[in-house]
Amino acid sequence: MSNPAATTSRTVHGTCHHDCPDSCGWQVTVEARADGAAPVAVQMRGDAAHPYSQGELCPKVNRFLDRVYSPDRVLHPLRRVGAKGEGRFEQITWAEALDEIATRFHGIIAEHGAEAIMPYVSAGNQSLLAIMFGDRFWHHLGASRVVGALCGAVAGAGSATTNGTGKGIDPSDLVHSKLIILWGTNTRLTNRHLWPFIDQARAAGAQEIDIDPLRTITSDSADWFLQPLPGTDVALMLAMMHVLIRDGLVDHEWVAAHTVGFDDLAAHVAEWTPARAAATTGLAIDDIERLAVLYGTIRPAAIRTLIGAEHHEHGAMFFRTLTCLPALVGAWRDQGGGYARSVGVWSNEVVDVDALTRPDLLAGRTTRGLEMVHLGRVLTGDEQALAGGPPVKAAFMIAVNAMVSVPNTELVRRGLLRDDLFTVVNDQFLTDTARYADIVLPATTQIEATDVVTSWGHLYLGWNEAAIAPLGEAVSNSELHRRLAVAMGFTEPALLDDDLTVLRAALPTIDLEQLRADGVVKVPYPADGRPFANGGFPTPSGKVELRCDLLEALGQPALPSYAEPAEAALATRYPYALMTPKQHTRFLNSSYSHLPKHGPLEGSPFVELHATDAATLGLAEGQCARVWNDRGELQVPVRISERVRPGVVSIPWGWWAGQHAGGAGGGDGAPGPVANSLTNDTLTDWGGGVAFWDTRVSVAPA
Ligand SMILES: Nc1nc2c(c(=O)[nH]1)N[C@H]1C(S)=C(S)[C@@H](COP(=O)(O)OP(=O)(O)OC[C@H]3O[C@@H](n4cnc5c(=O)[nH]c(N)nc54)[C@H](O)[C@@H]3O)O[C@H]1N2
Ligand SMILES: Nc1nc2c(c(=O)[nH]1)N[C@H]1C(S)=C(S)[C@@H](COP(=O)(O)OP(=O)(O)OC[C@H]3O[C@@H](n4cnc5c(=O)[nH]c(N)nc54)[C@H](O)[C@@H]3O)O[C@H]1N2
Ligand code: SF4
Ligand SMILES: [Mo]
Repeated sequence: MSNPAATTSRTVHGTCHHDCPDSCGWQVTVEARADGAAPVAVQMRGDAAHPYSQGELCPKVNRFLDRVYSPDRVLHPLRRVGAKGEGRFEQITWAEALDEIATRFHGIIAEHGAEAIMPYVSAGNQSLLAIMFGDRFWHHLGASRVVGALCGAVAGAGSATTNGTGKGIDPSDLVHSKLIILWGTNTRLTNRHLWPFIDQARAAGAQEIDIDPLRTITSDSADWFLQPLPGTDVALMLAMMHVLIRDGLVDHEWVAAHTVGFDDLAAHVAEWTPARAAATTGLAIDDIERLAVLYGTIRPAAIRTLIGAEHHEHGAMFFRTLTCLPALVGAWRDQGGGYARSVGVWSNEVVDVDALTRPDLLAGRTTRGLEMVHLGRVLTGDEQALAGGPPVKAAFMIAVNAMVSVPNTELVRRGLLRDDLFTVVNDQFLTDTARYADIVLPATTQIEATDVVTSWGHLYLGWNEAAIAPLGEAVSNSELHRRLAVAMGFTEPALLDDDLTVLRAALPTIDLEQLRADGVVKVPYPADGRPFANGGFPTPSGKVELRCDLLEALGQPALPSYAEPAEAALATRYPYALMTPKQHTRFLNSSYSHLPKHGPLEGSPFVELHATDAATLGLAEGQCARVWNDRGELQVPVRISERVRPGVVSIPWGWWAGQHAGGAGGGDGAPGPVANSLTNDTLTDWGGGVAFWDTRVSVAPA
């Protein structure tokens, strides 16, 4: 679609900013305009030279320029003129917006203290500046800090209790594996660029096993698929340990050298027979036996997982227990053996987070921490959630669509509806969350701002060069925080540092000019691909802690243990377990469902039911079902499906309220309920995550 007015074109290297493990490299073609108009991005394609993504993007980002140039972009500051949620705004200038924010902030600080202000930042853009530079401003202000996370914190915290670190092996090294267990990760959907590496291993004879309570597109491609009941995997792992020990499949030499607590663990799992685990997990005894024997006899054996399984009350225990398995069979000895999760921990070693976020700007203050996952509780004034501090009077939301992504959404809505809450939302679109804002501030897209992206799926840092100037009056997240600092009258120079100065400080060992020229740089990683072959675990004992005494201090069992979630007590009233997975290939979390080449092509929201349950409930394919619990209610058409077990129902997540039949429905034209209106906001056992997927519901014809 080249334009007659174009004079010259150039190609600019960038890196995908999405909260996705693949951090793909891309090339944007930009045409200058003969008429002097701003240059325009006319094409974007995967960078074939990228060592991991190798030239492919994905069904989300293949149409990224449609997102950039979407007529629905928010390109100017807006002030709310209708009711909260209604979505009526007027355009204002940046000066007016900043003035209003500064005036409100100064007033709140005078009356309630700076901790009554809460920045709420998600990973909508996980580039370094975009996600972390703003911390400088909030630290200097003395705002409440948001702790924990909707994603990732639990998996890291769980594995760290066993291994002292969240570190695992480079997922690309799965090419060397002979047994690959994809455990609670939907690789072909969520981490699609890893799939070719797995395929390559399979071509060389590897077996791939998928363990997931839902049959996914990844399960469809597995050599063997195991479908436990949600949240029961720890019982399966304990029975695997039982069999490994019983059948003499333990690597005793490695265990003796590099672990502590083996005898205690062995005594503990003696009772965890496959029969007992079968009763808990809903799996067949023979399948549990077979899984354990395959794992104990095939080398190199890799377990790959990402995030899904952390979204349970006992999510950290899942990762704590899982990471005991590679130690028992000595899987770390082999390249392509061990545990592969986020490799962000390797990239983080080249990032000087303190230089980037400047905690010294707290100037000795210890500011209050508010749990990210308890947004609803915080905004509705729950004493415990407020951690003894003042009520939150201002919420500043950046790169997060909380009304779609945060559990117990109806509680979040009640909070956002508070008359005395001042809400600012910074996003690219008028999301369901932005509709509740007093002020909306326009954000750039990734091709409009320079930044560096670390990856949690591979070992390459990616350069992202701004390809075009910001559209309209949009600003990058870093520029936003510089403007806020000036508006507040702050003179601290670190708040005004320019992007390159900050990146240089944040990446002290990286040659930025080289990175800019090359597009990527690989972070340090052991050359033989065996980071823990000879132990070296940064735990208190220096070994894998099969028994972890630190956990006891946290009030958790020192040995891996299975427990039911509290929500299980609701099973009589709410007989179905609800899953709300990422399932649509054209969505990335809450992004894209609103765009014409994304949402409509995925159809619309639905609930999947097993045929047996549908028959019991008198629900036919396509009929509208009411799905509810104490938190909320949703009406969605039924899809009868073999992908869920009886007793489990699934509502794929990512849709905004307006894409549900009946559209708005929240009163006053406000957005109605979404999948997360039903989900459980119980904090995980440790790690500060949330139990999205321990949610009980009832289902009936609407
Ligand atoms: N296409 C696409 N890609 C994405 C995203 C997206 O929205 N769309 N989101 C990105 C983000 S933010 C993240 S965090 C990653 C997540 O990447 P993944 O962790 O791979 O994806 P999830 O869908 O969150 O969860 C994976 C699987 O965990 C399963 N699961 C849930 N509970 C349990 C359990 O108790 N036991 C077991 N064994 N499995 C369980 C779910 O059924 C699901 O199929 O994906 C990223 N990539
Ligand atoms: N039921 C259920 N709920 C879930 C999950 C699930 O599997 N099921 N997954 C959870 C997980 S793993 C995650 S990570 C969260 C994700 O939840 P969110 O963080 O809300 O989701 P995203 O869609 O990744 O990004 C949010 C917003 O960031 C905006 N954005 C993108 N780039 C920029 C930028 O540079 N600046 C600004 N200001 N905004 C930008 C996008 O327009 C988008 O509206 O959801 C969680 N919620
Ligand atoms: S969303 Fe993920 S797979 Fe798609 S381009 Fe971005 S990093 Fe690659
Ligand atoms: Mo995530």
